[in-house]
Amino acid sequence: MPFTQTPPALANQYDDDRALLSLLARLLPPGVLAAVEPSLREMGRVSAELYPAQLADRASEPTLTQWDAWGNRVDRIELTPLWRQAERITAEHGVVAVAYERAHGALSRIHQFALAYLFTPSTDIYSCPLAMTDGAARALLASGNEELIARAVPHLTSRDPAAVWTSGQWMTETTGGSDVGRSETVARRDADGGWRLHGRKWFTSAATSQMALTLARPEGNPPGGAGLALFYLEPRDANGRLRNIRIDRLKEKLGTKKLPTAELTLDGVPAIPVGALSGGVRSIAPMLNVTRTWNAVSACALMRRGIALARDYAARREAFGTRLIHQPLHADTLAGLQAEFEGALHLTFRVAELLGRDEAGVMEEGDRPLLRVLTPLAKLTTARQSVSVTSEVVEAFGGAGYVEDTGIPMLLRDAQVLTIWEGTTNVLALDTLRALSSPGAPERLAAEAASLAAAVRDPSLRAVAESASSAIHGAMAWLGANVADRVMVEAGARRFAL
Ligand code: MFK
Ligand code: FAD
Repeated sequence: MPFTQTPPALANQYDDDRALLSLLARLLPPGVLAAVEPSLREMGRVSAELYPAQLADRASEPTLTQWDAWGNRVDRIELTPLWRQAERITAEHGVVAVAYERAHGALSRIHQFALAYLFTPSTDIYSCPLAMTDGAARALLASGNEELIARAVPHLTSRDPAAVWTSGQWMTETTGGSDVGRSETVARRDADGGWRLHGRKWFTSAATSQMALTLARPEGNPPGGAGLALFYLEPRDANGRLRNIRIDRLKEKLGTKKLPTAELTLDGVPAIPVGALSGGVRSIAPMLNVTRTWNAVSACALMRRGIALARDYAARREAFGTRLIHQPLHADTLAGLQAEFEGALHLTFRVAELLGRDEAGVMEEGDRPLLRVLTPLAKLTTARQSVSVTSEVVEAFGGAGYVEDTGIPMLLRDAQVLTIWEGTTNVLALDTLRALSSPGAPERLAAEAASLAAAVRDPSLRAVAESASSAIHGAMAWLGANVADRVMVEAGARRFAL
């Protein structure tokens, strides 16, 4: 028989993840860990078992049917089998709900994001609709709009697959996804006092969602971001027909192939202001900060999946008389990837920890600016790490890594989007600078770095941590000294953040 290589396989993705186990042991008291562990282990099992189904479903993509046989405009999107499964599994396991049930107070965010992290890589970024769902629930709760909270939040946070909703986040227009203030969508008031939106939304993922939060400019408002207002809408009526919305096209994308990212025309869709009739960017910011945290969690999840597969493969594949895992240079390459990933994981879950404290009302006041700074920093850093780690994972499989039906190229393609949506690297580097301009923020970040360095026990690693900490102190000093030179500070923002 000619030689055939056995493919990589996955063990229980919870039990097999040394970094996650050690992180959770550090962040959760033993009683809480014991309480949440069965759900995490179960998700680790589900995630590993779903992997072959994911590979089998690799080629299927959502479809858009615009017309029925009789010439009626229907604009119906069919999701793929994997995503329909993902919808049910994530509701039943409470991948959004856990954060709102708050069974373990502030620590529930850690539990929830660990579930999301374990589930995400077997689903071709089903974390996208979940992130927006979580973000919408957070933004609605922050708005204090009791009517909308009562209408939508129980659905967004439901564990019942028949009752659960996902939410869209419709911000980007052709005029700009970074400079949202240039949005052209107009909100007009009807004679009966209701609002209708007219415009074009250029990227709307999860186009099958039951609700969306979006930005529009009430007629007569000034230009720029401050003139936008945040609106809530339900795209379909009780019969499932779109309410004055046309789905013009689904995007043909580099990755995120299961995600139906649509171009929409809003032709008078009814919408409800979430809060004030201006300041929409500020009103949607709680959603942005939650989805950016999900982005970091997804970046870690893709890195971890790539490394898990590459390690398993290295234990099976032979070259030059031994398994790859025993080739010192290959082992060193994999160890380098693991180190990148572990750094990303700890940074991301530090954000989750702080977010959980904030939401549960137990945040120390000094930590608020830290959370504000670490959120864009974690998003931008982990997204770039995930591109470089998954690229190296492709190489770790040799030619097989470049071949579609191994499923490996998908990791790299999906990682690439993490640097773009929810704010590009540059935009988030600038946001980090803005966050650092709030009183006490630079000092709090520098203190965080110093306390991390002090906690390192190994003397050689401590030297590395101390030099990282002093680099952060140096960066703060540079920022302080040059704050008046806007061009220089902006131009350096990315080097500063990364
Ligand atoms: C896999 C998991 C990930 C899930 C992915 C989901 C699918 C993808 C969905 C998307 O991509 S949705 C689109 C995401 N779009 C963005 O992230 C936009 C990127 N651009 C920015 O973030 C710009 O910086 C921004 C739009 C915010 C700039 O707009 P403006 O109009 O110039 O706003 P400005 O003046 O900077 O800020 C307005 C207010 O909001 C200010 O408060 P005040 O009015 O009180 O001064 C800001 O401080 C506040 N603000 C802005 N960003 C904030 C924030 N507050 C808290 N946190 C933030 N992040
Ligand atoms: P631009 O804003 O034109 O940016 C182009 C380049 O300019 C970028 O490299 C950017 O970093 C840089 N740049 C911009 N401003 C500055 C500056 N001041 N300084 C330095 N550099 C700058 N959006 C939604 O609203 N909802 C969705 O559901 C959604 N889903 C998406 C799904 C996918 C698969 C993708 C790829 C995008 C999705 N987006 C969605 C859109 C996404 O949020 C935007 O593409 C993103 O915010 C960037 O906006 P843009 O494409 O207009 O790029």
